[in-house]
Amino acid sequence: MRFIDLRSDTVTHPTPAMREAMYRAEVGDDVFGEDPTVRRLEEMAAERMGKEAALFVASGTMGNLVALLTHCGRGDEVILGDRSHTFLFEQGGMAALGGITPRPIPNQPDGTLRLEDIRAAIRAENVHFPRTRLICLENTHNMCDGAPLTPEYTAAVARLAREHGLKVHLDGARIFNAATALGCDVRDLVRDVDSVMFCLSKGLCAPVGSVLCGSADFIYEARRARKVVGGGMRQAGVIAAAGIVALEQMTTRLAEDHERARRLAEGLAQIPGVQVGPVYTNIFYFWLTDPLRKTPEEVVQQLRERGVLVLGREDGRFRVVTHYWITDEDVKTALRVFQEVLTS
Ligand code: TLP
Repeated sequence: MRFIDLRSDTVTHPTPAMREAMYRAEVGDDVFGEDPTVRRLEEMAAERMGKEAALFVASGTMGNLVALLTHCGRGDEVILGDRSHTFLFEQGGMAALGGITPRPIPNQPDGTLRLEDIRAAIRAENVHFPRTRLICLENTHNMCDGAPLTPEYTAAVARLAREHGLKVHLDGARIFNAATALGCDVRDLVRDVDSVMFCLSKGLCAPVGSVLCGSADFIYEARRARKVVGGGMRQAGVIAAAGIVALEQMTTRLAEDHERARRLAEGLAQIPGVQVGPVYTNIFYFWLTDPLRKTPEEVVQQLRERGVLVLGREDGRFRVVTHYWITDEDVKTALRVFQEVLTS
């Protein structure tokens, strides 16, 4: 059975053009700085983000961790959203591996952090306190309905950070989805941050990899942090080649995924007993108004038996994510299956 896999955009397989590029990739030892394909990907990524330099990393989690290890020292504190991926889903790596304290503050429904909340969380100089060093944002915001943060909001946070001598890191795992939703250039979304991580392996379809971008000095130090967490890869050009295709071919088509997400959401909203959250990009959530009717596990299982995969969250919501391999036909089929399972 072919599954219609709506669990995540991480399930995307590489495109034929990517497999071809991987096969033909020119490679070298990247720890010696000698892999021409990795270097090309890093140059392209830096250029696309409008930053001086870039570093290819194995995953989004590694990119965020390396950024935090580079910005912060042991005992420093990081202000971030209580629903952010870095706080919830990266095993507290900053604390476990870097001795860095997370200082979570509430994410608003649109993925933002209130400026007043950030200001109130910044530590004064005092022998009892850790030192605040960094603010982290997430764009698009995974747990907040895939919402995009605007350039104006990001600039306001960066201004506040600068007033207090802090840096800003952006988890831009899906930054191209944000740029697509807002109709702006991705550079507008990252101009004011000190570092940005974006993923090649999500909606952009590459099999592996993320890129961390920032100033040349920052990336020099980040390269050391990547090495210490075991991220110095050798002939990584084989995977970087797919990342180059991702940047060349996949960033301008994301509106299609957003449109299909919107159609899925509209169809789901018509099913009695189903409530659907807002749709900004390729991620949205739905839930049952009478959760006692079926357990989340039953819903996920019954959908799976009919060939549709969604992610059940602990809070009772279900996540739907569209991507390159979800077609118009799949949208129709999935809606038929949702109707069958959710009304029975
Ligand atoms: N998110 C994944 C899984 O964690 C569930 C997903 O399916 O959404 N930042 C953000 C905003 C992310 O959504 C993710 C992955 C990461 C970082 C981590 O990236 P990877 O999985 O490459 O380590």
